[in-house]
Amino acid sequence: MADYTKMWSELGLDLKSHDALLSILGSAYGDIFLSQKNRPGGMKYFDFVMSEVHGLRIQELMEAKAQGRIVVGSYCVFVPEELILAVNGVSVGLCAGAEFNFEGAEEVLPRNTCALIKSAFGFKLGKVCPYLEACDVVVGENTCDGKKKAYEILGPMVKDLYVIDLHQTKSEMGRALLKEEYRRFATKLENVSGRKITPESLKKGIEIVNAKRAAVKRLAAIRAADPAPISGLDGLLVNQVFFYDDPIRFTDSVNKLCDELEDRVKKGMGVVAPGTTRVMVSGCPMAVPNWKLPMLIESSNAVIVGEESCVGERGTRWLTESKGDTVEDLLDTITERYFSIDCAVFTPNPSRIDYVKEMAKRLSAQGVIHYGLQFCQPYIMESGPVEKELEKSGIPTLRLETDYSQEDAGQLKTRIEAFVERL
Ligand code: BJ8
Repeated sequence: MADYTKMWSELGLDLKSHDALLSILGSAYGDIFLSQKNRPGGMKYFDFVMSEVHGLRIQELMEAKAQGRIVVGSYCVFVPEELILAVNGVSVGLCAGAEFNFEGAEEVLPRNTCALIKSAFGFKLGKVCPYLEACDVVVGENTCDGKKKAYEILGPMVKDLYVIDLHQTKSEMGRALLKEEYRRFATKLENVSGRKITPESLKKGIEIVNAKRAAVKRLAAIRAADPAPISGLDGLLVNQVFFYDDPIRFTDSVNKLCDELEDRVKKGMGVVAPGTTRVMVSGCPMAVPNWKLPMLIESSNAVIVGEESCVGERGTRWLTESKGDTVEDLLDTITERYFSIDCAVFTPNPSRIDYVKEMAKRLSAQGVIHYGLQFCQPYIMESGPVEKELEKSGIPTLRLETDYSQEDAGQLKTRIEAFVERL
């Protein structure tokens, strides 16, 4: 990797802590990803992206900023990338998946906050996230109570925090609120970037994001093959990189990977032996570098064939219709698309359960592992009904609750192995 010290110090990073984080990340990546057998050649691109995730990609963001583009960071799939692209902005995901500086985070947050939120604060307070520091605007959203209140605390720590209000139910009023909020967000983006959103710029944004989602949907469909042509770890990694990479280059790389995987399927080649136990994961999103659970599952004689998660199909399964001639028309289609997202913060939320069942069937998953982050009320509460419904349909389900630490790895592994044996 080139020397990015100057860029990192200009961004205000704590170089010593940042070096320590990168070295832990690098060795974890080597152990978990590079040691896998039969990896598709197309994963080399993603290995490269990960090796430069705090380097080249940040340099690209800084170059974009120098050309007058804005960088917009977010923590949720309810923030429409289409609108950000319509002002020629760059969208980056900010969720963090590592237990880093939780002591610092716990000075400003209650201990019983989920690891996803704690990690975001740990990174901010420890000054180790170049994405966050590069942002012109950080977008929060009123989803779960933890995030909603955490943004009040995060506000004074970042340059410009903007919060999108969200509905709680899938009602007509909820839909109207979402559209109003997207309109307000569009105005915010226009003001910060100094660019007007036009029907053409918005259609272009929709086209780029649709192509990116269509590529990961194609990958998701290929994973239905037996033997699985790609590991769950690599499938997850592609879905994680989705949030950081240049969208056009990412789309192209995913499509190339899919060409290779389709060829593997035709030849009956897999990353594991035919008949290997197939499971899918459902629940909370897994942000980089949260690879603990997939690693434990795939080292227990099973392969993960899909993720019902915001870093997975819940985040990508709907495309946005590019219908209409005005910005108003397009705001309607964008609202329609995002209104479908079935995050557990909604009440009631029956479509999520239906989709988990449908996914399990389509991917021939023999069992579902429900992943709840400790202290995440929405997903843990919903895991009971999910399990009940799945078991009723004859799909064995294992409910796990964990965090980002490695302390429970042994215990989790024992439970996963017992579950896989049952399938
Ligand atoms: S649309 S899943 S990305 S909110 S794990 S912080 S829910 S206490 S992440 Fe999410 Fe948007 Fe929903 Fe998706 Fe709260 Fe739970 Fe923590 Fe969570």
